[in-house]
Amino acid sequence: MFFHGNYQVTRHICPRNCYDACPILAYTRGGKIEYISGDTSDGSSARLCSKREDILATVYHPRRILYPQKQHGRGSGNWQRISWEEAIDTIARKMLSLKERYNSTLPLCLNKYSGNFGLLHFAVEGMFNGLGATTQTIGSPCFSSGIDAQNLDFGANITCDIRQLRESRLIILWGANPAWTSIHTMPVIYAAQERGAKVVVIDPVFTETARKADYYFELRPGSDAALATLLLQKLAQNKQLSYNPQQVTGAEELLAAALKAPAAKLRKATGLSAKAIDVLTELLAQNHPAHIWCGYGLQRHVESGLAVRLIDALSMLTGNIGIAGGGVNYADIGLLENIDFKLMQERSDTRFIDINNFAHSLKTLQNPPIKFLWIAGRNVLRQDANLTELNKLWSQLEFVVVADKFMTHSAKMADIFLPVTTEFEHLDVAGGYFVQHLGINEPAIPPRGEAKSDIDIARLLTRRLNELAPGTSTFPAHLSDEEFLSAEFTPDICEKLQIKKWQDLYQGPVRYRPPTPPWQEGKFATTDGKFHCCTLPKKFYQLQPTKEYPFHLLTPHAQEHINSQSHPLLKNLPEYPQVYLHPAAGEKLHLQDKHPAILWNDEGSITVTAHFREDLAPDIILSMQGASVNGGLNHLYKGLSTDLGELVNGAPGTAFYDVFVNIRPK
Ligand SMILES: Nc1nc2c(c(=O)[nH]1)N[C@H]1C(S)=C(S)[C@@H](COP(=O)(O)OP(=O)(O)OC[C@H]3O[C@@H](n4cnc5c(=O)[nH]c(N)nc54)[C@H](O)[C@@H]3O)O[C@H]1N2
Ligand SMILES: Nc1nc2c(c(=O)[nH]1)N[C@H]1C(S)=C(S)[C@@H](COP(=O)(O)OP(=O)(O)OC[C@H]3O[C@@H](n4cnc5c(=O)[nH]c(N)nc54)[C@H](O)[C@@H]3O)O[C@H]1N2
Ligand SMILES: [Mo]
Repeated sequence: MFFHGNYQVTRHICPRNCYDACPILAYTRGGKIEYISGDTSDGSSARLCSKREDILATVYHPRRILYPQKQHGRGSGNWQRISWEEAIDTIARKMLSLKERYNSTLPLCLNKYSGNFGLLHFAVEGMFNGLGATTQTIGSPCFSSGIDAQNLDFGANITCDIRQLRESRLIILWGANPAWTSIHTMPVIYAAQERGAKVVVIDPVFTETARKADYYFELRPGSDAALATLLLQKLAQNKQLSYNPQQVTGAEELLAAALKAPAAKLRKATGLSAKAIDVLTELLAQNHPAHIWCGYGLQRHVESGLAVRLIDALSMLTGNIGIAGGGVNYADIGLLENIDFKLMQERSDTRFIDINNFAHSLKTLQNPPIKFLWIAGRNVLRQDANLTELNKLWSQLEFVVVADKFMTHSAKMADIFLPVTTEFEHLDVAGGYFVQHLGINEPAIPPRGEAKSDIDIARLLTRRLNELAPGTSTFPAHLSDEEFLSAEFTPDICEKLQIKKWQDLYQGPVRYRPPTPPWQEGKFATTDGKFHCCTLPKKFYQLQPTKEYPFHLLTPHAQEHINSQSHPLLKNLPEYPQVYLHPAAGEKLHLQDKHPAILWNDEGSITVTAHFREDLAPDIILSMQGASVNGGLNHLYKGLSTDLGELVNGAPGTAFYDVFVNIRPK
């Protein structure tokens, strides 16, 4: 904390599930945060994303819930304010009664993810693990397939310091839209462009990032594996590959298979012309170092792990790994890898269930079934796959607790609502998974109303459980936030971060990747120290529109919202999802621009507003997830596991963008 004129200035880091985790300064006067700005003390750009207004508005928004609430009749909207004592006592008694009825703590389930990735927020897992064997979600809706792919190829998942992109001659943004989802990367991309680098975007949609690029390749959704194979084939044919065979296994087999692959068929799958493939091949062959940024969009398809593996191989076999300005950035769970998360008190008997298939777990788990659900940092009934089924199964849950700041879709279907603090009201440490800062959240103001941090809630519940039934929980509720942090920041971790103690973060965020390119020594983290090329299947598994459902529905991440966190703007949001399609496709179906329409498939049917957009392929419908009041896009997605994901994240990824629909006027 420091003082600037009349302002008290505190340091923060955005704890949301985002590439960037922007370092923030909050300016408080007279007990109120008046504005926030980017913290540039570790060399970050001063920009905050377009959600900065919401981030501050969240704190003071009239719709924020500041007191615990109990709902009389789930979904009735008949909420009553109650005291924390009553809320915690009711929850504790329900948990104990279920434990007694089933002679097990497995009916108690935790579903937690995106809201706040701060370290101390993992106390929620700690609170559950303190009870014994419980049921908890595992996996990730974001990136699991690609994480596994990189682990299979490199033996680990390491992203270079993005500032190295300035050294690139070619930057390929492949299935990523950083102009919206990772704004701190854009200045580095522009800097590279100014130094003569060419920027390429490969995406089925002409995005804001594509607008900034030198080349845009519009490929068919889910055809990235085919495209990478074509590039390998061409480069091999032209003898434009360059790699050290000592550092790679499987290269010859992969290239032999790529050379035999049916080029015309693959080209058709990608939708790209022979000329386009030639241009991309030459760009790769002539520009060195070339950096590929593999986004998460490309791996929200069923065979996406393979696509990422082929892209890794493309980079390796063109001699782009281990050099500044080269490499394949995907995501970096570096911080998470380093920290032990002792406060989670991990146990081996947790019953883990796939975060991307919660409905399936609710339906199939027996002995004992899930009866109690604690939702923290999630909006399950808005963001999950298979929503149609999930809604049907909800009533089998005997008790639902939602800890949140707002009355979300999920909270509306809860029995108890617990109000949580924002990153301006509690202490924590958090980091991003791409732009690698680690920073602190120090309280700028006391919690508003009766809001409490998740860790405080964990302490309260643990104490009450142990009062009612001594010995119920082993969670160390007596430890302070500072003590938890001191336990996590071991000398080893501090050394990696080049700090002496976690309190050093009060001086500003630190970067946790060394400035050298990953794999510089040519040795990889695989068992034999080599890069592992994948094998090429005989046929790619690319899902295609059908006669009945002729549109591919793509629902990528919006600029103005992060996932479903757009509550402060709710009144400005459109009621229904805005969907975009080509006017020719729309007119054929008698749709009118900016008019209501019905989007449907076998899973369900939702009301949307159709908009015509000339630059879209005729069989694509685009809608940004999280950008409407009613939402409902995931009523149309039954949930399909991706080929990889289980290895590192514990559950397969999910193919959010392999959804096929039809549309008609409403
Ligand atoms: N503003 C903002 N920032 C965010 C978020 C947000 O909601 N809003 N969410 C955060 C989270 S949780 C995540 S996971 C990340 C996600 O951020 P990104 O990695 O950027 O991922 P997506 O938005 O899912 O998709 C990126 C692009 O992939 C394209 N795409 C779809 N299918 C394919 C395909 O088959 N091949 C190729 N090559 N491209 C394809 C989409 O059209 C889209 O433009 O962003 C984080 N940052
Ligand atoms: N169709 C479609 N669906 C998708 C995606 C897609 O691309 N298309 N993307 C998927 C992806 S990548 C992701 S990551 C998921 C995201 O989906 P979720 O994991 O559900 O994340 P959010 O929608 O951001 O909701 C997080 C909730 O946490 C609350 N919250 C914020 N801070 C705190 C806190 O400190 N404590 C507690 N207890 N709560 C807090 C917020 O108010 C918000 O309601 O959605 C997935 N769903
Ligand atoms: Mo995500």
